[in-house]
Amino acid sequence: MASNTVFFKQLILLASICVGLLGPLVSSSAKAIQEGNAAPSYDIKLMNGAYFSTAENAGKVVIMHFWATWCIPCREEMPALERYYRKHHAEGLEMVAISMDDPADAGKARDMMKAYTFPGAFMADAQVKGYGRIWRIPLSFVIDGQGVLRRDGWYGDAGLDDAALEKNVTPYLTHTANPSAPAVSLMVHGAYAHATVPGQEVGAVYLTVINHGSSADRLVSASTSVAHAVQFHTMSQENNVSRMHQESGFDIPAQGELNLKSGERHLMLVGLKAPLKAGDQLTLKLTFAKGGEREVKVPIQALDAGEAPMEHMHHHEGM
Ligand SMILES: [Cu+2]
Repeated sequence: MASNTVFFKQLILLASICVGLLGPLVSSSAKAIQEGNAAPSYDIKLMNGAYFSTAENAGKVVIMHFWATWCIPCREEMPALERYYRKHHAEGLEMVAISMDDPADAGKARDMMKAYTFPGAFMADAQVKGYGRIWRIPLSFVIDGQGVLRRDGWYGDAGLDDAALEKNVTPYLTHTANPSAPAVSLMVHGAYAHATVPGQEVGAVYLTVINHGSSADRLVSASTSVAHAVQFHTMSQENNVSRMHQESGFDIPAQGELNLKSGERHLMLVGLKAPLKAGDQLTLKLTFAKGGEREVKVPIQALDAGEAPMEHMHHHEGM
């Protein structure tokens, strides 16, 4: 197994695609799918705990992308996928990057996905049988809003760049651009909370809000049933001591984003009613000045080794 892995890792230096996994190079099941026919159904549990399935994506254009951390051409096309996703998500584009990595590289795959706003998943959590045995990557499928397979990645160029995405995907998106574009169009991404220990009264939630709209918005309040209040906090360093300041809200610029990150700005859950348990989810209601209310599922994550939960250790004096 080890020598095969080395062999395939060398292969990727020679080819523009990555051949991974083992077994006969016969893509028998790939023949079962055809462009212009209904795309095989899929049901994928994402790295963040949410689901990405045929039912959830009804009416959406979907790019299903297979990759691995060791695949150099895959790594090269991820930024193009990210650019395309940011540009078109508001028009009904959904995307998932399914990692073919060995379980030993799961941490690496998770880390790499942190650079992207579209969700990631692991092959072990993906029911995608109808797409055939995945023996080479990168591999991408495009499904239109009616559930029809529009691009079968087994044929044609393996790679996707900006031009290929525009050519293969954009025709299926409904354009809401130009004069009728909404002034505010918000997407909430990558929300998570850290698990807490019994007796800990505060927890922190991090997320990103992307505004595709032409005017700025502001996050003005948040609430959750698991805490008495949700406050907006900013951290700063003063003489090597981190301090938190409470804000009345967070701005989201037009065509810009609000990033709430560990060690920086965050939503602080004050007065937790019970400890936040890793693996659970909490529901957070966000209220935007223009964008209205949004409910967000927030997966609760165990603290990574080496990650300093500064917000958790910090005392909330004077708040
Ligand atoms: Cu805080």
